[in-house]
Amino acid sequence: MLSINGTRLMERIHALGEIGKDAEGRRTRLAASDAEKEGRDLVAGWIREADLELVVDRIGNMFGIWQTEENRLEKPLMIGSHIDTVINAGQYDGCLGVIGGIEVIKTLRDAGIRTARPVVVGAFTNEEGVRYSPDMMGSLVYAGGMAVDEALATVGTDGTVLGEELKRTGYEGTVQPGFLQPEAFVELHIEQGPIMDVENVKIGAVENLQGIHWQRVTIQGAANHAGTTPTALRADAGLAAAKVNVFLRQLVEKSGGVATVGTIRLEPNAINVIPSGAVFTVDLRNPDKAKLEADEKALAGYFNELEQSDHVKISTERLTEFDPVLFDQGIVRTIEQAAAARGLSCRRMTSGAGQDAQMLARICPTAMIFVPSIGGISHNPREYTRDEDAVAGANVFLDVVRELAGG
Ligand code: HGY
Ligand code: MN
Ligand code: MN
Ligand code: MN
Repeated sequence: MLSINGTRLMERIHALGEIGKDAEGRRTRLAASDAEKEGRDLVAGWIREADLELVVDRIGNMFGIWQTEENRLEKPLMIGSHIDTVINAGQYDGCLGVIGGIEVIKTLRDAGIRTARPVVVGAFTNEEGVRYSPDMMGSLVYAGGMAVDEALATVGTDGTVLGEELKRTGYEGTVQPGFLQPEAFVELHIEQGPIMDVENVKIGAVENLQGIHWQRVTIQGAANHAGTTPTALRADAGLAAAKVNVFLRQLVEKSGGVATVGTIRLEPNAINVIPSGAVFTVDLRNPDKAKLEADEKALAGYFNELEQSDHVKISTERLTEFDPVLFDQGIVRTIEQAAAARGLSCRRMTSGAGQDAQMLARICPTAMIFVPSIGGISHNPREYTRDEDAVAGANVFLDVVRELAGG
């Protein structure tokens, strides 16, 4: 059975994993940063080395295109993921799908196989959304869910403008996003959760993805002396923020979703001053759209209660609102068949994480292949997938690509 070059795959995963490390060894490649540029340059080199046509679109999505005289008029099969990371990240999230995609195409070419349709591997801009909101921005623009000029004008958490940073780092392309209409899209990705590791399952055939709502919350209280102000007279923004966190946990325990309060900033952030201000983000997710919306509504109601009970003012800013996504059942079955043909255990999965695939699903039949994350750890330098599991996933990916591209 044709297989990918597992040694080359893992060497490249680790080579890219070295990029963006600071003095303490913390790996961070935020979208359109210098560290990410270094990663992009490395991936662009692998795309060229595989003799693919490198195309960068206006939002910085990078593509390696493999087409022949015979198949170039056919709609392409698209594969890919992202290489930007969160802060202090692991080395597999996104990167496995991009490097695995290049590896699959290179393996097919080197084996002299010709496919009935072109195969394109993409590395989408700003999947993580840490520096610029929303997340999955590059694939969202590609799928027509956000205007490219609006995306390029996005101001980051550091006050920079995305378009200017892409230009500065040499990755603002000229091609209009969406320039290729894919026949289908498949993404290889780590699970980033514990299920496959706990159940010792090697392949995840991902059939759906939970909805994701992000908002930024600003609580306005009143600074006062931490020693002299009686509890009843306090308008403590920090306490109110803490209450939101506890409320959310109780809410999602009932609805079966997940919630995270993050990036909390207190003002004036002094040990002996009651916080006058608290700014934080809420990440709310649920595979069930009705429950997700009900949780959001309950949270808004709780904000009104808190304004009365804690004498604070609360305002919110919507950052992201993505519905749950159903993937293509036909491709999911192809993934299951490919896993079975290689004697690999396989189970259907829901993606708890946002993915570029959820955006491509807006424009073509889409599904994902998961491989196990040991301990379910991700968005953390301890993120780990066994080499043999990454290679097994890439081989199933190879078989699925051959099936869908007609090779
Ligand atoms: O937040 C997410 O799930 C995605 O990785 N950006
Ligand atoms: Mn990812
Ligand atoms: Mn991620
Ligand atoms: Mn993701």
